[in-house]
Amino acid sequence: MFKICTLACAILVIGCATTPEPQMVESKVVSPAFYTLKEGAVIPNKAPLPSQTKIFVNWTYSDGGKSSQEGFRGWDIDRDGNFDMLEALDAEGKPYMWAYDFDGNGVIDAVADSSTKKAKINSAQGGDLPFEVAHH
Ligand SMILES: [Ca+2]
Ligand SMILES: [Ca+2]
Repeated sequence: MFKICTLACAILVIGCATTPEPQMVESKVVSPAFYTLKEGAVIPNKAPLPSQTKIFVNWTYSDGGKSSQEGFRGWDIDRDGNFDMLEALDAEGKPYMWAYDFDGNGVIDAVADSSTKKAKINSAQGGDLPFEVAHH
């Protein structure tokens, strides 16, 4: 269930860090106009590792130009074809935010943000939990 609909909701919640800055091209300001998302091929890692899907952000600019960058990664931990975790990537391709669907119902259960070092839990208990980002 954590596919396109939930992916779109997750992206609305966690944002898109790959939004390009306006640039001067031939004496005109060229700004990003809109983007579409495109799933890449599923990378079926060897069990018990989760399968991984790259999600590309395809930008169209005010002058009609286009660019593409990996903006998200979907992880299917139980290999049922639906994402259980979505990572948002910064402009350098490093994960900075994570959305989780622990129970596979298509509803985001938690969002962890490395900038605040907190995880927001969507449950009856709710609340924020501190966390650390592991650096390898
Ligand atoms: Ca899954
Ligand atoms: Ca859920």
